[in-house]
Amino acid sequence: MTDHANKRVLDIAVISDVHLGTYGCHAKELLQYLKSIRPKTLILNGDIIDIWQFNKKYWPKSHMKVVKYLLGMISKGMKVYYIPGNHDEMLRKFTGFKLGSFRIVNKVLLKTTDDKKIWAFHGDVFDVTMQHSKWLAKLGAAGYDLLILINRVANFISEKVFKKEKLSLSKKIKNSVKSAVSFIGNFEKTAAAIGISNHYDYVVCGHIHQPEIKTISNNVGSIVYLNSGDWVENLTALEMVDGNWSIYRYDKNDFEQGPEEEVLTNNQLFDQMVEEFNLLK
Ligand SMILES: [Mn+2]
Repeated sequence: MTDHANKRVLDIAVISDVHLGTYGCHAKELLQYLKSIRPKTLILNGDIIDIWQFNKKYWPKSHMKVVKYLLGMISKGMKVYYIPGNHDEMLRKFTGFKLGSFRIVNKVLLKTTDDKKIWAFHGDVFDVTMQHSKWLAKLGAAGYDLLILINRVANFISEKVFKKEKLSLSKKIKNSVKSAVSFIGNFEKTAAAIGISNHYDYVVCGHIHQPEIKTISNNVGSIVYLNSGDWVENLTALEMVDGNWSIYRYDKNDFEQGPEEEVLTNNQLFDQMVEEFNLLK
């Protein structure tokens, strides 16, 4: 279905791992995608702005335009959830923040029109605790906030006490393809197990940059595991319409490659953004 402006109407869109502020981020492509959809609910599932790697010298206009466009969506009353990830974990301090239809949260629980339960969260909590995934599954979603705390404390200790870098998934993947495969497998199984034990129908993650929709079963039950992928390598999103989920994969042929419409400086873009933001009040 499309509306008058040829935007595809969706019940839910999920994007994650955009990593705005890094060289790898495909902000132009993401902006094209965002302009092509009209979701009732948009879930920003972590690592949207890369505050870890943020460098004042690298903030292209295309990245600013994404932020501005997202704020525009919020100012128009679209329901937008921002779930901080590990690269934007500073925003976890603002969990509970609300402004109009915008929320910053640790997880999102939603129901589809056919009464199926959706559980969305970023997924970095499994980095530190992956080896202990069996007892994690028992802890369940009620303990999810506790997991975030454990993960944060473990990262803090390894950084401050052992002077180690923060645990980085991309490093793990670069180290060995074999360990990456088992890491991804464990990640998916752990997320599914916790979702199953809490009787959710869909568990929606990001973090591992692996777009996916598949049913995962264990000895307790089964669940649909979904991952929105990323906007660094895969350029993917999750979309749900009438209870049906699909993976969107960016294809430049879907978009007219017109000339750049407006040539604004970052300052002008920022001023416009503040203006739009003021309209919220
Ligand atoms: Mn992450």
